[in-house]
Amino acid sequence: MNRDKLIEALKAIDVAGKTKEELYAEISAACMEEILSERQKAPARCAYYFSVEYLMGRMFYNNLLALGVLDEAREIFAKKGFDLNAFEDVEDAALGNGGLGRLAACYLDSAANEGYPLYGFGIRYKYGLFRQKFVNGEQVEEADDWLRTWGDPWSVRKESEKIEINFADMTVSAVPYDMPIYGKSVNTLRLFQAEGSPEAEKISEYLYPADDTEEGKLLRIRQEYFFSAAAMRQIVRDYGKKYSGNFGGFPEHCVFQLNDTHAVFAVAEFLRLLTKEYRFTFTYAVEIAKKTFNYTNHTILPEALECWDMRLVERILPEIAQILKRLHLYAKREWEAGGCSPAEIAEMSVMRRGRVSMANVAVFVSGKVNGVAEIHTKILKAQLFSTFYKHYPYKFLNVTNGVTPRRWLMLCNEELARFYDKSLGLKWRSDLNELREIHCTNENNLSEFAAIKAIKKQQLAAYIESKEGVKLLPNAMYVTQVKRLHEYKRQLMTAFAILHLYFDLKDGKLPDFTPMVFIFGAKAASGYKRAKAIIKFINDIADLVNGDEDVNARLQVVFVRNYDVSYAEKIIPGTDVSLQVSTAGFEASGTGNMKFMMNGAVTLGTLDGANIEIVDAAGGWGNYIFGAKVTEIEKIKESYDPSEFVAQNLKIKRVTDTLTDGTFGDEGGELKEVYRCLFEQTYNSPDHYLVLYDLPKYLEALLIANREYQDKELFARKQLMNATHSAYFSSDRAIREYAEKIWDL
Ligand code: 26V
Repeated sequence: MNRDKLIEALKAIDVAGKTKEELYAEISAACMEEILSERQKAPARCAYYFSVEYLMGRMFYNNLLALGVLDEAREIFAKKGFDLNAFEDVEDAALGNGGLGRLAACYLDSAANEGYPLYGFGIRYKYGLFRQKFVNGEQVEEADDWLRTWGDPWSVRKESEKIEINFADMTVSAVPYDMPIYGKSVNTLRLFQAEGSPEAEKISEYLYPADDTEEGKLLRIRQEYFFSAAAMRQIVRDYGKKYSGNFGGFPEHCVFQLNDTHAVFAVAEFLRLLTKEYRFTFTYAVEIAKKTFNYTNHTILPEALECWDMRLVERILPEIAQILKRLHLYAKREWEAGGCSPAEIAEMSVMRRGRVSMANVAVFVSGKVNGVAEIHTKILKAQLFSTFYKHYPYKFLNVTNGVTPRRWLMLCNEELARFYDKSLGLKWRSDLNELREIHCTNENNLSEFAAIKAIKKQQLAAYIESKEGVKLLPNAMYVTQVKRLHEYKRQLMTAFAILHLYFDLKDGKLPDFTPMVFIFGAKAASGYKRAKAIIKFINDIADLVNGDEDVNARLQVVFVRNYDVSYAEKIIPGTDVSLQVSTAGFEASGTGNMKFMMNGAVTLGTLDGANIEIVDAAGGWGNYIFGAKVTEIEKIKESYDPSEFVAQNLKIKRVTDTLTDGTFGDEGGELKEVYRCLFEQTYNSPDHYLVLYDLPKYLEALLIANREYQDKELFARKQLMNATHSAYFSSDRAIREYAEKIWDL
């Protein structure tokens, strides 16, 4: 990359008479020209990342930062009278739902930054994750037409490299769009777009269509096969040409990472190509696959583990169905020969009761299987994959997730980054461990940090006011829960805690209460009714609390609309307390928790996922931990009866009663359904996620944090301890672990 040439090109751009959109296209094109001029020879060994989601967010600032021209570009255009912040209106590339998709984006960033050859494959959805609005407090979804206004200047369509994908009932063209990922190495994210007929185009139209109907499931299978097969054919054919069909060396040149089970069809496609096109034996093909594939698990929730009905697979992918059946028998023979019991074989089998377990395929064929936080990996070994672990212990390892400090610190918190520059020089930017040199007891550091936090809070308040029309209390502590809406994440428990505080404040029971603002952001899956009811409940609570003059100078609630990557970049630096309150054992890792830590928010949460490691790294003292632990939950559930629990605890009863007593409107009965789910035996286990059980301890933790917040210096110290001990949660560290322990790059 010729930086001087790029700077000259930027200087030469004339802003007069141009729209923002035109300038965006021109500046992006100038950057792309430089990025694409970098011709790097493909290394002998490459890693390929298969993910059905990439939650990239905005590419503009991130690319200018990677190119090392962001500050100068800002100045150049400021001189011309154009503020580069105008591009904060650019749509996010939201081709993912949440943590799993954002993790993929962070890993691409870190791999390029660390100089590892990592190539991503995925789907170029026409519509990304829906846009969220609220109508009377209820979520309304709108299509995310992300390409409409700003286009996609960061990708290049590769018409000549399109690949035909065959289904039993249609043929589809997979047209690659290549997005360079710029860093020490220039890698590529290749997203395939489905073309050829209106039917074909549907395959890459929407991210995650509802999969609760027959039609939805078929479409999902088509999506998964479409991109896995396109990627696999490209890789296998390129290799076959280069090495004249000799696949013995394939595992030395290629390594595959399956981001969850969504690309497991790539395994079947690989076996199909080697046996059908290259005429190898099935055994040979499986043995090559075993040396090439690896699998990351991201959830233990049973409802999220993919099991496809074989009749559906047979209907649209008959050859792939045959391959899966052969793999089933192949694995079974291996296990019989290895002395596994019939029960163990049934547990691990590829197919059961007419359905194919994508996770079992993945674990059987993978050389390495990893969880995404220590505790999650322990649960994989002890529960979800215990039988596999018994027979293949060497396959399993942990790689705790990480987040990129470029986007989640340097870009979203320039003030904090500059404070570090001033204190340490620039070396922390390539090694966050340097941050430990910042002394958290030094008064100067504390007051500088506190001043930065205050600025980020003001900026956030201004942003929320402009977006939501709500004016946040200026001197309050900002307490935030942003993440997908799911019962196990327990936004409902936070809602109950707020109501509890509200009643206490009304009753004059909290005389020394520091004003608190609760900030929520969350999208609920469009078919997930209970999650939607919880959104409505929280919006109702916000109306009640914010409209009550008795309390609204001390307690405030805001649920921001359309929480996305760009919103996160505003909210996270402006937060004092990060809520991470999932039921222990359910959140595989969490990655928002790490972003908050990096920006010096303290964690108030449960010992779940990566929270455990965060608290460890920050030194325990800096955070607020409460609630049932993983090891206690089973025992608790033996005797836990939520009805009895509220009968013993009338203040909690008062709170849960608001779901049914008419405090809030409930024409559709959605709040009553939430209530029943907490208390009734008709649900296999009432209050399955222990919302009420953990609530008293949650309140206690909130009130301790509230009291300690009054000691400004103490709280700043806790926050700075977190920020300066976050190196481990950089995705640079995580990607190095993948490169060294799994990919052998
Ligand atoms: C998917 C589904 C789909 C069907 C309905 C219920 C349900 C529940 C959860 C999921 C999650 C799918 C996988 C996922 O996104 N896992 C997240 O991965 C992050 C990156 O490793 C991790 O930080 C989060 O803890 C984990 O939930």
